[in-house]
Amino acid sequence: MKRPIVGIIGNAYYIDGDYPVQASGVSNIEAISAVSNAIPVVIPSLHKVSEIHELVDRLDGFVFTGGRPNVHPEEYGEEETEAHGTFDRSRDALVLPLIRECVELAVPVLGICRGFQEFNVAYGGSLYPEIRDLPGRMNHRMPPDGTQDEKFAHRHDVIIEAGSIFERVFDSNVVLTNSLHGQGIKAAGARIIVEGHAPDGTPEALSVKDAKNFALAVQWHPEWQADQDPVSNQLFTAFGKALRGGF
Ligand SMILES: [Mn+2]
Repeated sequence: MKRPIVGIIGNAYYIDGDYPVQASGVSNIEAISAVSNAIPVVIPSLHKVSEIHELVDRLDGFVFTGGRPNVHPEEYGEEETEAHGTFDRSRDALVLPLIRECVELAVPVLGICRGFQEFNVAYGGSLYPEIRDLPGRMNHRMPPDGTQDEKFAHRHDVIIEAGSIFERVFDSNVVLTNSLHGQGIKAAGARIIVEGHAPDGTPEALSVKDAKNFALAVQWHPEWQADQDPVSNQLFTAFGKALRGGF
């Protein structure tokens, strides 16, 4: 039986500081291949090179990956400030309508970190540029000088709502995750259901209300060593089932 094909939304990177390429972290690619048992294809974050309906028609699912640039605050009606960091307006233009189109057509979608924030903005939600500045919140960013293993190490629990889709995926009400994000959800979008929180209240897992297929996103990075981490394994396995119509 043919394996499903999954579009992994890439990011712009610059070789030698100024030669632009499009890339995805290998961990995303390996997680989709090894755990979801699907063929990974990196989709450039260049909204002018492919029509959304072409992508949705030809691919079996999409992963909205993490990335250094943040969703531009204009996409949720706020002014740009220094704290919002860098942007990729082309990726914004591609992914926000792509998420909505996939959900409408029951194409499975998984959001990771920036992808989680994109799901929220796609449905009218807003973001905090720097959650560690909010009272009572922990710093969810990675240690700046650590090794990759230290950056992606488990950092906090995520408490999963009873009766939620994530509870079914993990068969548990608490999972241990990494944390490499500065931004977080401020107001949840109209169809966004927050199904998991960090102990400080920061939203960490969401589903899209009334989606007819897998439409889940997490604020952490489950793709890191996904074949070894039990929680990541459950998430990418469930996504693989959804690609085969079994979610
Ligand atoms: Mn976190």
